[in-house]
Amino acid sequence: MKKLNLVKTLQTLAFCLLTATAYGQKSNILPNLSADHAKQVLICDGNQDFKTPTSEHIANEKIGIEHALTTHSLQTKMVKSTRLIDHLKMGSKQTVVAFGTSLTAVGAWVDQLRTVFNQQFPGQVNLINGAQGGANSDWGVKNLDEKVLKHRPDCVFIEFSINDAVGSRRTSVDHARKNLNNMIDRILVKIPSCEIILMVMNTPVGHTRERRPNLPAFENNYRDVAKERGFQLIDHGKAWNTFLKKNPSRFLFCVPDTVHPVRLGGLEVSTPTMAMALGLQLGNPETNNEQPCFDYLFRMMDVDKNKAVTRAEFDQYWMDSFNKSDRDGNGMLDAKELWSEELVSGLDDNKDGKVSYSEYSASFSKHFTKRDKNSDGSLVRGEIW
Ligand SMILES: [Ca+2]
Ligand SMILES: [Ca+2]
Ligand SMILES: [Ca+2]
Repeated sequence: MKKLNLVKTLQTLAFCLLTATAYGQKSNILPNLSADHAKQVLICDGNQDFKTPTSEHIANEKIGIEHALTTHSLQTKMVKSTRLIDHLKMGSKQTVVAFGTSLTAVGAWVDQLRTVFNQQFPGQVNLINGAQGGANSDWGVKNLDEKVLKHRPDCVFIEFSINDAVGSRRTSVDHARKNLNNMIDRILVKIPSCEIILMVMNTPVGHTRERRPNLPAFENNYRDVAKERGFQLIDHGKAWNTFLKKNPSRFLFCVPDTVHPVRLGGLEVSTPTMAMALGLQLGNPETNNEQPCFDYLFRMMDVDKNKAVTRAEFDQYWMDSFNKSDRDGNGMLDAKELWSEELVSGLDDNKDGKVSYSEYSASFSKHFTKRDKNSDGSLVRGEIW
């Protein structure tokens, strides 16, 4: 037993040394990685310091612990440097702005991350959500002063590739990249010490993926610029794609409109991804109950604007969403229409190789029944909003 422990310790030391060497080699562009942070990365990678969200807070919905651990382990390997965490550990206050699209604006991960920051560094982090639904990088360039620079942030997260990639907007990959570099340059001119972290978000499926035919090229802008300029890249796409492969129906439950992760999606994938990449302890993000994405979705469903969502309104919304993906209008979704073989095999209950509406909606219709506490078939204030 002792011998085993010794071997393990030696292995850990060797890994530490290798990691430290790897970080050392990068030190010309990443001067602020502390030994402490490197150690934390290793601890996290061994899952010794990792607490997954517990299920009892999440109304019978079991959190994918195994997945969260995989995500955790995947993401920690990507950690290069987070000056943010180093500064927090030294006790300084930090202002962080999350700048981007609806994936940030109504992303529950922002609220959950704020909670996690407060648990580990009480009162030290001012995390500002400076994102806007529908925004692309042209909007980002135009609104940088007001939404970002005005706050004099110590750290900025940026993501616009998801909307730059919308085909009907006719934004070129080059133009999107120029916009990204424009924002970065202006941040660094005004605040040279600002840490910039680029993000590639979750990959949409179905009709929302269809609208973005060239998405990977726009995402690669972020990967390339991060590499060129020595910034950290947080890749939500990788974690979400792993999640989709592992549990397709759970994926659709967590991303019911095919692009926006809801609160549980934040808890299962997005927030662990952020925490691990930043070098934060995950803590207890589930204590945050905000659900900005469902608030937004329910407003869309409430077509008669009477501040209540009936079962019929709820079903109509998802039926419309299904129909948008059903490009050939045959009432069934195939892998091409869903942009995912895994989703078809995961949702196709009767194994006919296609996904019907009832198969499609099965995974997320419980979003309604769970919320309808008095079972009167209508969701009102208190149940939603
Ligand atoms: Ca209504
Ligand atoms: Ca079809
Ligand atoms: Ca089927």
